[in-house]
Amino acid sequence: ARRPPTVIIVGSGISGVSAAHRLYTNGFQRLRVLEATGRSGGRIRSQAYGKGFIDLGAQWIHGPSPDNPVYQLASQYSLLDPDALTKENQDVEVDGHLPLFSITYNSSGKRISQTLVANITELYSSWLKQSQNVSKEQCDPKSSVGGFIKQKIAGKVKAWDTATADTKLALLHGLLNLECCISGTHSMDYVALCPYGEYRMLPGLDCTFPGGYESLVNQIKSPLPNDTVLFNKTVKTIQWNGTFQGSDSRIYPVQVQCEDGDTFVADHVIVTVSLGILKERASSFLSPPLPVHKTQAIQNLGFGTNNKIIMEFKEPFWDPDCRTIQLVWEGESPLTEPKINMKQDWVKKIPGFVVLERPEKIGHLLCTFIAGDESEYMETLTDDEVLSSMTALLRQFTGNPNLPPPIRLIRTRWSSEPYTRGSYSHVAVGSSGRDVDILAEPVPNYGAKPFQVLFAGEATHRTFYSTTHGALLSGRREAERLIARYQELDELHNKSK
Ligand code: 6YU
Repeated sequence: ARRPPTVIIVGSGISGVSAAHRLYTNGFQRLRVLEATGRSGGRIRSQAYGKGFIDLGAQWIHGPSPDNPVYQLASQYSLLDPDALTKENQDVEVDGHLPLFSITYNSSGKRISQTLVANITELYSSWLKQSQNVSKEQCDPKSSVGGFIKQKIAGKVKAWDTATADTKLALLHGLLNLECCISGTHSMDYVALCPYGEYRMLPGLDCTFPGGYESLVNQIKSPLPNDTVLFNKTVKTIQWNGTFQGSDSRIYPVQVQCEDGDTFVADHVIVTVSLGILKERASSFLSPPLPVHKTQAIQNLGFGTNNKIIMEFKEPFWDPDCRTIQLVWEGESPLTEPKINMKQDWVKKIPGFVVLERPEKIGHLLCTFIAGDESEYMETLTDDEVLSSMTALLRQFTGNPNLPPPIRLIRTRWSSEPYTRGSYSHVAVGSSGRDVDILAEPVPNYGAKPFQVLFAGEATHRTFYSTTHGALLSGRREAERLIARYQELDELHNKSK
């Protein structure tokens, strides 16, 4: 009989465990997942908090509706609140529109009229939508989403009366900072315009996991035998196109070497490490090195930082129905280049706060996002420094100099994480959706022993990059590639008998 193939999966994030699950349930039992850290989940990371959980990485199911495989699994495993499962929720067409902030403060501690905020947000959303619908034929490959939106702003600003123009510009500046968090980039000027519309949005009102996002990863992993995932096994190099003898005396084309000296032979390796890790290690990770077009795709695609700062307050200073708090820096404008004094100005990148759900379980928590260079600078500060900056920021914007500081602060450092090196990918100026497909191509792609090294992970999904469902689908895609290959071989084998 033909020997069953040995498959190694590098990384136990949602793409890795989804690949393992798909292979295992299709009869691939010689399977190992090698994970550098002591846990599964990768950029899905939940932490017990009070009587509930907080999420330090992925937080929402983006577009929870029947076409979203994360939503499908989460409902199948009963991991969601009942309201997330209603038909009304699934049908909401978000369509790129930003949810309206509940309160908007400016940097003088005053509230801004919600009518003005709504008008500007609507205008901004319509430009964003236009940027997703730019005709590919007429699009200059060097153009960016930021450039496109700034052009629209410049065209409009002349018509605005001087009394409100500054506030409108400051609002737009904040909305672009929020967009940087959504795209995981320092500036929207880095995000390529022409392929921007390839990212697919699914309908449904974004929802969260009451038991933490990690509850999903644990469920996907549950049918796998306990020893499938080996923790604290950092892969150092993957040698392919070789002849390596296994302990069963058979010859394998691939050998994986770990930092601790352990080696594993395999027929196939599915690499699921983040694009950040590929960028950092591309030259030494594979031997022989990857073909030039693949290393170029790795270089060209964007991978940026989006961090969270989560703060608990003894008492909420916001109203019970408040969902979000928006910050508007007076004097800031998307049309002028800011002069940044990082130490003093890093907080200016913060677009606002999200009030975390389920206060009865976790207490009164606000979560902010911060992207780009300022986010990476924040990672270098101590918790105390971040806490005092955040307290000063909130006092300034609420206009209450006595606002009590948070009683606890937790922030992420995704760029410093040695096995992530950032948050998620975007299609950067200088790259295109084609690079995403090139990144996803296995090597070799043909010949007698194809698909020795395969690539999965969020950055390899052309239309759902940067999301958990994109990552999940990419893992399944590579598993299916191997399943189809062995079905073909089995058919040939049976015919020749
Ligand atoms: C989503 C959301 N979300 C916030 C924040 C972050 C992300 N995402 P993994 O890295 O998980 O796994 C790889 C494993 O490999 C890992 O365990 C490593 O330890 C291991 N490894 C590395 N090197 C190794 C080695 N050498 N040897 C062995 N092992 C090694 N997604 O759907 N909803 O709300 C958010 C958010 C702060 C950081 C998110 C969100 C992104 C997801 O978390 C992410 O895509 C997947 O978890 C990645 O899984 P993976 O398996 O690929 O890698 C138009 C337009 C477009 C813009 N995009 C819009 C969407 C916006 C994205 N959403 C962001 C928002 C939040 C809050």
